[in-house]
Amino acid sequence: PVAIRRVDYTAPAWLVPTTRLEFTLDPSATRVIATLSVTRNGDHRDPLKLDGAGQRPLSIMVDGVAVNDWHFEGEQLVIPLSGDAHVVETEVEIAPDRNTQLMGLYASGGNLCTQCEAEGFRRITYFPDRPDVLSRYSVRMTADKARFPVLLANGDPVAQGDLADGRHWAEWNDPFPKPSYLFAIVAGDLAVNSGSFTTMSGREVSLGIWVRKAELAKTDHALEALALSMAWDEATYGREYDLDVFNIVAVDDFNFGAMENKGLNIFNSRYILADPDTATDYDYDAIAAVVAHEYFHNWSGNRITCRDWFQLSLKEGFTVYRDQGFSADQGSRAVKRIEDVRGLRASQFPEDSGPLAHPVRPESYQEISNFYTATIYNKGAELIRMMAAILGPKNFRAGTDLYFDRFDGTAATCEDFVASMEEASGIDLTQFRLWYSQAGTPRLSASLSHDPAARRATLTLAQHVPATPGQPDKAPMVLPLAIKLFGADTGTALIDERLVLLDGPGETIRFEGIDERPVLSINRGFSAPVVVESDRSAADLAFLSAHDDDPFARYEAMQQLMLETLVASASTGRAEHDGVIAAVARTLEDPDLDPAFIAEAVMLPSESFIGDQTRIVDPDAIFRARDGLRRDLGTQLERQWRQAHARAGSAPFAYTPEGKGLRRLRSVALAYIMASDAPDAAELALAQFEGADNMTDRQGALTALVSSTAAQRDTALDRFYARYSSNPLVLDKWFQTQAQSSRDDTGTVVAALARHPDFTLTNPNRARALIGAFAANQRAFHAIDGSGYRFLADHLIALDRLNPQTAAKLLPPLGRWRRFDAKRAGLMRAELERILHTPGLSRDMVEQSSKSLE
Ligand code: B3K
Ligand code: ZN
Repeated sequence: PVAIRRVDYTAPAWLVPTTRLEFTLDPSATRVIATLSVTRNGDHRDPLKLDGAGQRPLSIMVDGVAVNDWHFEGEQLVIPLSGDAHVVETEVEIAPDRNTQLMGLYASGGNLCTQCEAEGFRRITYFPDRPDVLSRYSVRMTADKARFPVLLANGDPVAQGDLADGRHWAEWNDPFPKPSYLFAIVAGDLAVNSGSFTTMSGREVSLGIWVRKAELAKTDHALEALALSMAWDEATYGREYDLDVFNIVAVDDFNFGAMENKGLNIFNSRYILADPDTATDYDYDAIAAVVAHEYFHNWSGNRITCRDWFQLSLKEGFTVYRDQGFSADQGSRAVKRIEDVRGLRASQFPEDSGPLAHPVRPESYQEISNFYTATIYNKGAELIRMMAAILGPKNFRAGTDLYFDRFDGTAATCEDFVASMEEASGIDLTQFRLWYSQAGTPRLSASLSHDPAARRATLTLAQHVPATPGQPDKAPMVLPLAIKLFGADTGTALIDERLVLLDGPGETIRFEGIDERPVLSINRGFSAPVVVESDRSAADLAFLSAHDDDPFARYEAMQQLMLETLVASASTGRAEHDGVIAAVARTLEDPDLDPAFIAEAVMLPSESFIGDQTRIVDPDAIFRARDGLRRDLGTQLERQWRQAHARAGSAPFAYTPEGKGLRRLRSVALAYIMASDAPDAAELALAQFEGADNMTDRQGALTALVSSTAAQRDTALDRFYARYSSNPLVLDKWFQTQAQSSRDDTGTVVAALARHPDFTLTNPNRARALIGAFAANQRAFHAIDGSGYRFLADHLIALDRLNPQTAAKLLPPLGRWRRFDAKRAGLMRAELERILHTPGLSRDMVEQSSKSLE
């Protein structure tokens, strides 16, 4: 396998100022004529090299004359050109209905759509398919009018008309030069929910959400989120939209969440369709976040794109940071931060400590699709957040203004972004750049001592960045740490919050005039994406969980208390639960707390996060420890859980921060009531399931029931299936919830579900709902007989033949073998070997499985 290396970057030999595409659309045989104006870039004699993949070349012309002196180098089409500017025309045929990879032009639910990022455009036509070749596109589509009444492309519509033979055509023009990965067309039988937005300079933009007619009623939330995003980006970053139309199309078959194609976003339908009966609050939030994310890309990604794919976090990390800010402003900032950190710890921390660890700006890749990772996206966003904290809001905004202004219309680098921040603020970020080049999650140890006689507190900090593949030795990073001290007796703040920049291996900080014994609050708001190891006692953590004035730190103290309790009981088998129970009781009874925050704070850390705290993960012991604590919390606080459960009451569904918080607490409380084994618990859950007027409560009840052996479990599952079997997005929940069950028979149930008539590997959402959720179910996946590993490998091998990108994304759980006992590690490696030696394995899977074995 060939590695592509960042240091090998060279500028493109030929530029393509304009591109004209003519599509004669047909699901089984689509003709594409591409007319490229090309200009020699620099002083060289190199021929024109165009990327291609899988299409059939029908004709090649240069300056209007058919040529035959071209040849192939691998899949690249090489055309010798004598002058400095030519017009090159190619015609190819492609078969969208046989495209199961869902890259390039493909069919979904009878409609045709495209996905080009990162390298899908080369599956449509021959082109220099790299992000630093920006071109102005005009597109003409011709198709059967009855079957494909709607024809959409990037940019603004120009003209349309009917042909005599039942076909029609449409022309679109995108005035903004863009890389090929942002190209998109859609042809289909679609209905539109239209809106409009007036930009800050008074331009009217027409907005459209395109879906199947029957789904039109589920698009209002997405449309509202789009208008809110447009207003937010103007107010927060001064960014205005730049075309007359902004269209979004929802499709059922999609490899990831959504795609920011210029003026024509294409979405996985799960991030568009919502009504109270079928979407949870979580879904509503995710829809708004993804709509915002793709919209924000119009500036951070499209107007300014990436020079090469090593710079992917330039657009993704920054855009995640922007969508996180948007979501925080729509609801509870504190709860949003907690959710984001939980997500980072669940997906990015394991990546950063495993065989697939890579820097936010990677040095090499074999298949770029494998690098759309939590590190590029979520750790990337944390880097932007740290720079914002170091610079302060005014300087940060000056930095983004400078960046947008200076690099508009270009393909830029991460370095360009950091340099803009430096120039606008005058703050030196030399050492900070290590965050882009060094992989691994830094570990910070923090220890506070107090000398009452000297009235002094001393904080000792030390950092260590663990070795990662290819990076054995690390330099100390810049860690921005928000710190505060509280008096253990009075609970009052002893110092104002301050931002400490730890930039060496260790540092000692003195605080004078401290009479009372201080309790340390550190990494408040999760100011740095690090693991903190402190010597704070259980009593101090309990104190912070009740008194810290930073909601994240308060949540964190509770999590730490729970984790320490769980790790201890998993390793010793002895359970000491009183401290956690008292702290949870205090949180539940605090009248000043927001129910959404309470729900987050009282939730136990996941089994896999507990596992991440131990050197060798014992999935069964962790399950037992967690289950035991859950049961004790359920039993001893049963009265409080019932009160919290009743508190959400019978208020009708409203998607408001208050409504969301109460529903969240309601289902968390229900799960604890189930854990208490109260005789009426399953009946109470079934009553919530039956009485719910929204999917959040219904799915919450189903989740509480699915791990139980009560008869009500099957009743709920059967009724859920009967009610929703024709709705693919809700059926995904039915599969996923069962794959997440903690029952002993989950492995068998999941294997049977994989043979269910509604299960299919061709739809990525369905594959992820069952297989992805199962591989994240620590105890079930790591069954000691290896059945979970075999199940995953069997399905990944089958999926790879259809859709390598989606298969490769599901592989990483097998690469965690170093963290398990010798027996499990051996079984996991054996499955990785089996995958790697499968004949015809994709490049995506070769990279993931071979690296996972190293
Ligand atoms: N930029 C796309 C992701 C493309 C993934 C390609 N494998 C969506 C997003 O991040 O907004
Ligand atoms: Zn993105």
